[in-house]
Formats: sequence, structure tokens, C-alpha cells
Amino acid sequence: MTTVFGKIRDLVSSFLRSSESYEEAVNSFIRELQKEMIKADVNVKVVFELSARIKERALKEEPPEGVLRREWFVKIVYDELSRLFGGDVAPDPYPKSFPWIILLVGVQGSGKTTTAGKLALFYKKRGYRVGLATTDTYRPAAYDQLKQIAETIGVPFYGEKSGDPAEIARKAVATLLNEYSCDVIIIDTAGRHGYGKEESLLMEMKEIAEAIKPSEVILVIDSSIGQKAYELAKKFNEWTPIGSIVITKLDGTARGGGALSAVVATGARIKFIGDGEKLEDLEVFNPRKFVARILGLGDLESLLEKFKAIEESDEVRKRLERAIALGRISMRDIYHQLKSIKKLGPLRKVIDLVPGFSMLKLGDDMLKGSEKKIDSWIAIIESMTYDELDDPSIIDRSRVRRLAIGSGRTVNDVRELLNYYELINKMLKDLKRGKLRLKGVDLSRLGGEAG
Ligand SMILES: Nc1nc2c(ncn2[C@@H]2O[C@H](COP(=O)(O)OP(=O)(O)OP(=O)(O)O)[C@@H](O)[C@H]2O)c(=O)[nH]1
Ligand SMILES: [Mg+2]
Repeated sequence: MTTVFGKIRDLVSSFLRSSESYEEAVNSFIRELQKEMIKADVNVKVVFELSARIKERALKEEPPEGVLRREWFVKIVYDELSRLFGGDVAPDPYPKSFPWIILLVGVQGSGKTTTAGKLALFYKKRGYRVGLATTDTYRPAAYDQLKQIAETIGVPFYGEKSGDPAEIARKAVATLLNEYSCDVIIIDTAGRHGYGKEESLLMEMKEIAEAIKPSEVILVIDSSIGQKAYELAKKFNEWTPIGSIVITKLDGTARGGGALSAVVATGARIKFIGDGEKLEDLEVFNPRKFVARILGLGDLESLLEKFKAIEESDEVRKRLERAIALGRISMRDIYHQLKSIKKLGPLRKVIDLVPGFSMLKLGDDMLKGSEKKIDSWIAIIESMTYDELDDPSIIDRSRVRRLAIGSGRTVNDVRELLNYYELINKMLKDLKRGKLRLKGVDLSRLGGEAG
């Protein structure tokens, strides 16, 4: 992955170290980022929209406490680039039914046969019984190429040196299914079509697909075509609802970024990326991970940790907003809250930024001296049954004792937690009825009162 955006990583580290003022550093970062993106053949309009968004956020947003302004800028870039490459969706590569039949299609030389081998290895390693087949009778060497790959991996192979591709595919499925009980069947096809001839490619694909009814059709795209991938992916996406995409040769081209972002823009799903000639060089495409890598965040582990914590606090905030809207909070939400307060450490201040949250979380005084209390409440909640979690009011005297014993805490600890739960719920109810206003209420000692 060195050539795709190799320079962005350097940009990030020089941005973090730069002695320029924040604004100057932001401007030069964005300027360089634009250059890199355009070099990677990302659509120019997309590049400008991206930089405008980054810039706006960079100048407007205040970083949460515990995060430096420059670090926050990197987080903004991380978010926006992740969005460009598909956002939070992480594809699920696992079979949904058996046999899982994958039909691989793509233009000449895009990397179908290599990808067929990579996928076979991927699924074999995960315990599936994989079979490989080729319908490529166009190139004489095609048969041997895949056969050899199958032997290397140690999976059954089916192919014929001449004949009708749809018919070969049908026989391949029958053979791999009946004779080898394969549960993942991967079918490689001929790529006699060049780019720009999408129609004829799709026609042939249709014939084979009708013959074998694949579970999934995977289009293989060579990333060196850059943003030209858009048209191809778009037609493909319109053609089949069971399609996904593999982008290959990301190791060998500077234009890979253009191909990836173009394909994402069509709404098609990128499932895997190939970044080398070896059979191991395949990975499930996860936009956030991919972007973390191009930004060099893997090297800035602690920064990435911080970002994760911030994302988690977002989750906590969402739960809280729901609780406020409902006028009720569940024991499960409280559990979540305790866990994140513990995890966020100094970053728990992030939560304070959210209106209404500070009053609902444990008082600060209490927090400081009582990491232990949090641990003990977490342990108690973990000892609860589902029924008790759903409705803590059923926790009577004997259940209190059981919970204390089960969690290795005291009966008093359990009572404290239950009091806390009741108090918070009463508060939320009052809040909803308008008896209590969010602003100006200091309930930071709540935890203390409960204890
Ligand atoms: N560097 C690099 N090379 C790759 C990758 N995937 C495939 N290749 C190379 O690309 C060339 C073509 O790969 P094939 O798998 O034969 O492509 P194909 O689509 O099956 O080609 P046809 O069957 O002729 O249409 C080979 O030299 C592969 O080694 C990749 O991810 N990275
Ligand atoms: Mg091939």
C-alpha cells in the first residue's frame, strides 16, 4: 500500500510537527492533500468538496478537552477521508447460504484468476471447503494457470479446455458440489473484453449467471484505471443486486485512490482489495482501517486510541439523549456509561461537553476517589440476570444478597447502585414532565448521595 497516497502519511507527521501557525499549517496541509488526491486520480470536484469540508470543520470545531487542536484536525481529516472511501460500512465477506457460489468477472488482465486464488485461500483458511473452477477457454494457458493455483492452495479444481462457458460453469458447480461437497465455489471467467466494452462483458456474465444462479457476482477492477472505474462499477451495480467489487493492484499504482473513491461514489460495495501478486495479498476492505493506514495512524497509535474513545463517547451520548427523550434510563445504559467513564479516562471530559450529560453522570468528586466504586458497580451489573437488567425493581432482599456474593461485593454496594438507578430515573421522569430543567441544576453530587 506504499504507492497509494504514500505521501499523505508524511504530510500528517509534518503537520503535527510544523512550527507554522495552526491556520497556516491547515492551509498548506490541504493544499498538499489536494495535489496528492489529484495525482491519485480522484475526481477534481470530489477533491474540492472534500477540502472545503475539511477546512470548514478545521476552523469551526473546538477540540474536546484532552485533545490538541492539531490532533483534532487529523481526526477531521480521518473522518472525511473515511467518508470518501465508504464511511463506517465494513463488508461482511462470509457466506450467507450453502453452497456459496461466487462468479468472478472483469475485463482482460484485471486480476480475476489471481483473485480467484486469493479468495480460495481466504475462505479455506477460515475453514470452508472451497472449490475453484474456470470457464476461460479463450486463452489456452488459462486452464493451467488456475489449476496450478488450486494445487498450490490444495483445493479441488474443475475446468475444460474448450466448450461453452455457461455449460462449463454448470458442470463445474455440479461436480464441485456432488463430488467434493464444496461449500464455497469460486468461478473464474475469461476476460476477453477491454475497458469501455462493459456491455459485452455484462452480456456474457448474464449468460453464465443464468446457468448457475450465483450467490454473488464479483467484479474485479484493476485500480490503475483510476476514476474510469466509475462507469464500469455503475453499470455493474445497476445490472446485478448481488454484486460486489474487488479492486486489485493497489500496490502497484498511484491511481488506486481514484479507483476506490470512484467506485464508492457509485454506491457499489467494495468487498476486498488486492495489494500484491501473492495469494496472501488480499484483505477485506474496511474504509476506516484503510484510511488510518494511509494517514499513518497505525504509527500514531495513541492518537488513534483517542479517536476511538471519542467515537465511543458519541455512542454514550446517543444512549443518553434517548434516555432523556424517554424519561427513563435502563440498567444496561448505566452499565455502558460506567464502562465508558472508566475507559475514557482523562477524555471523559468529552462527555461534559454534551448538554445534560454532566448532570447524569457520576459526580466528579466521586469519580476521582472512586474508580473502585465504578469497578464494583460494573461487577454487580455483570452478575445480574437478564430479567433483573430489564427490570431492576424485582431485585428483592435475597437477590441483593445473591448479587453481592456473585460479584464479590457488599450488600451495601448493591443497594447503592440500586439507589443510584432509582434516583436517576426519578430525575429523568421529572425532567420529562418539566419539573426539572436541565440548565442550572447541580446534581453533580448525585453519586455521593446515593452512596
Ligand atoms: N502487483 C499486483 N499484481 C497483480 C494483482 N492482482 C493480479 N496481479 C497481476 O496481474 C496480472 C494479471 O492477473 P490475472 O489474474 O491473470 O488477470 P485476469 O483478469 O485473470 O486476466 P485474463 O484472464 O487474461 O483476463 C498477473 O501478472 C498478476 O500477477 C495485485 O493485487 N497486485
Ligand atoms: Mg484469467
